[in-house]
Amino acid sequence: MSDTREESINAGRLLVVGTQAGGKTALVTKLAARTDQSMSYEEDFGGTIETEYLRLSFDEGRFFSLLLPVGGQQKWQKLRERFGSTAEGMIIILDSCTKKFWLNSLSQASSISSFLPYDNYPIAAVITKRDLNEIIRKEAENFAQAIVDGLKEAKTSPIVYYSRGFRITERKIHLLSNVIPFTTLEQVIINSLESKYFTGLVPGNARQGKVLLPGFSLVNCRIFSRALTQELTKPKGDQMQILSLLNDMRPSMLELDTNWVDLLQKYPKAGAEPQVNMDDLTVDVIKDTILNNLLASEADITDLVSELKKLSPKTGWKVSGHEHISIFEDEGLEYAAALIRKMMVDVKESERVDKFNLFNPIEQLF
Ligand SMILES: Nc1nc2c(ncn2[C@@H]2O[C@H](COP(=O)(O)OP(=O)(O)O)[C@@H](O)[C@H]2O)c(=O)[nH]1
Ligand SMILES: [Mg+2]
Repeated sequence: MSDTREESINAGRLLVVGTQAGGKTALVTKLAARTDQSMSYEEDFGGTIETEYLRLSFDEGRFFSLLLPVGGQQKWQKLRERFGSTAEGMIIILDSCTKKFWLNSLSQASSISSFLPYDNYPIAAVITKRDLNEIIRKEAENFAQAIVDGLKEAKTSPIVYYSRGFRITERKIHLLSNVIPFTTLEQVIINSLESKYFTGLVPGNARQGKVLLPGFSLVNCRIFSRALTQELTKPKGDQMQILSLLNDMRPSMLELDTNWVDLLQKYPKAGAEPQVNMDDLTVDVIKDTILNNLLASEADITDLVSELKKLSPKTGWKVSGHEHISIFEDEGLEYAAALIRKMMVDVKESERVDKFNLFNPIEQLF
């Protein structure tokens, strides 16, 4: 098959992968808005999987598109494979405030890799939300205190939330004992952080309300709360079947108007809902969990990059580089743009090969 990619340095297609709400759309939209070409945006799918094409331009005025398939679920695997095999490079997005989800982003990337008809396929890691990482690090004790206060309140008053079905419905649940299930804890954490760090919220309208902690959006609040809940309830093995489904969504389990027992009908092997004794959830435990299990450190990023390099011989990747950035800072966008530019050059060094590696390299590493 002839290869015409040399004809232009900065035309082509990059794939952007990563867990739900890691910042794929936000990054690419910001980068596109920085260029002098008007941004184009098309959405192929609504719901839990979205495919977006966004165009960037560099000095020569040529475009390349970025394609963003979302959805870690197995059922989207075929779609990801198809998109993967037509893209010339891949950007892996990792959220620096929820490092336990990195494995999911890497799994998405490596599952696509098995179908890439290239060697030296350029990949880059963009670790997002650097600003929020620094802010939460300083605020960790206050986060923990707000959650402990919220738990205390939940012992005596109902937990209020808004389910997002056809219409927004206010619902209430009561804590039944000191042992708190995943679903309830997730909502208590969201409610505690929302009441401290937002004002004027309008249920069902994410655009309303004021963010009091810069960079801590309602979406960030949910993804962070879920990651924290996972760390505190320590789900194992089969329980992850349900949680990985949940991780493709932004709202909490209760806001989705579902519950563990209903989902068990679909995933009978998942077993009982993870839970934790509230007495174990002290300010220190929560604070340490935030600092040690959720917020990425520079050492974590160094480890990640060396894992990527170790994967490279198996996946055919060539690591173009990595950046830890905030999309709200010009410097961060500058670094991301330079990295993408470098990928466009590296694309020329990738070679089409006939072999298809039908294995999952991630399984061999972790
Ligand atoms: N504080 C902060 N928030 C970010 C950053 N990048 C993305 N976000 C937020 O993360 C949330 C999810 O981003 P989005 O692009 O929709 O995620 P996607 O599901 O990967 O496309 C949004 O609220 C973004 O504003 C960042 O660098 N800093
Ligand atoms: Mg998106």
